[in-house]
Amino acid sequence: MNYKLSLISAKIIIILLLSINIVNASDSYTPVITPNGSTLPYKMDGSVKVFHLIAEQFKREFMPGFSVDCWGYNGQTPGPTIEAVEGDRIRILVTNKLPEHTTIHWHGLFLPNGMDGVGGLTQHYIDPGETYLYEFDLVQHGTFMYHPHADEAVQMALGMEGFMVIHPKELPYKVDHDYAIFLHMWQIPPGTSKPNPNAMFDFNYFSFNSKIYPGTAPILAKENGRIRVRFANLSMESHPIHIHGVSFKVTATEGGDVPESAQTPTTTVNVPPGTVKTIEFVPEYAGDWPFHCHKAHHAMNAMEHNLPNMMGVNQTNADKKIQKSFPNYMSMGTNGMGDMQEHSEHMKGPKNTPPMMLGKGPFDNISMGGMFTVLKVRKELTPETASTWYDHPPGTVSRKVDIDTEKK
Ligand SMILES: [Cu+2]
Repeated sequence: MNYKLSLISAKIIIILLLSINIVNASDSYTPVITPNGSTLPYKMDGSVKVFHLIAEQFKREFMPGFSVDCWGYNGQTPGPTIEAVEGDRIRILVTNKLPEHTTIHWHGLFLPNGMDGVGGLTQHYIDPGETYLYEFDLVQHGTFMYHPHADEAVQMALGMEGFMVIHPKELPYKVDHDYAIFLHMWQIPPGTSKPNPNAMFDFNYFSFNSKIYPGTAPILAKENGRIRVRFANLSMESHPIHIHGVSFKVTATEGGDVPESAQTPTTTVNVPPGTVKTIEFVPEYAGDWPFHCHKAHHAMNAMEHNLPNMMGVNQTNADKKIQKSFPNYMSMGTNGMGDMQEHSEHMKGPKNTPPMMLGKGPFDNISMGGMFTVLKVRKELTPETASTWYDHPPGTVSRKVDIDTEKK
């Protein structure tokens, strides 16, 4: 009798534990935030979630005063994030408003071969003006990408890429914020607005969700909350993303979940082309923490790579003279490039070309551009958090001192 009772109570306890730890994903996952982007709405057709992507051309402002001619989906690059739940059946209508044919490949998904979106191999190309239908069951969870498998070099270089996030059917736990950031790079000659799809090297703009700092949205995080960030990369190079003030773990890739025993703590995650790295962390320290690619040139704008090293060379007035013959010329700093940040108003390049470094901080200009944003960790998040600076406790900011007084 006692044995039976204890069995029953054990069963009840297990059921209670399961109901506490595992929640039905469809109504309780934390929606993904695509900073500077959006999530694609859908309609139900019976039990099928129906999405509509429109491949098209448009202008995107990478930062105020700098517009770029892009290709993407529904007026956006990256295209709007598709969000669904493991077990869903989804239908995606793809309308082509581009001047050439396209397809969409669902990167990392297990699906019927004919839905894989590879032009010529698994389907006919979607010609301009045509709409194609993709429909399949979602048999996995995780972070995946969508992109053309038709004239990839041109179409991806111009911005055609997007996220597909599939939440697990049963959530092991909830996160407080869930961000998705696409890493990309562009070659846009100074004074122009068209990315060069022939570029393989010497990219001069590096973006988070096709925005460059200071055009990138800050990442907001609550102290001791659980933050997830999904990084995707379809550019030509890898991007080691470094975050200050926190230690994180890679919990998943586009190939699936990383077992907990294999998750090592780090502060930088390298995201190679064709991959997704999902990281999670619990920020403990409030502040305004840099969040950036650690390739130094990737955290700058309009970086010119084909110039002689001018360190130590006096270039007074040389820029103006050289620009008479070469309008695109912008010099490198004589004593390093810190002076450019102090005099950025004097460093204006050609039209539609942002300065290399432009951000304004609470203490001075911030010598960063490109793949850079700020992780804002606060005890409480308010509508003002995104637009206000961290209020440092007294005595916790590095300060100028008198060396002789300090030595005594
Ligand atoms: Cu990078």
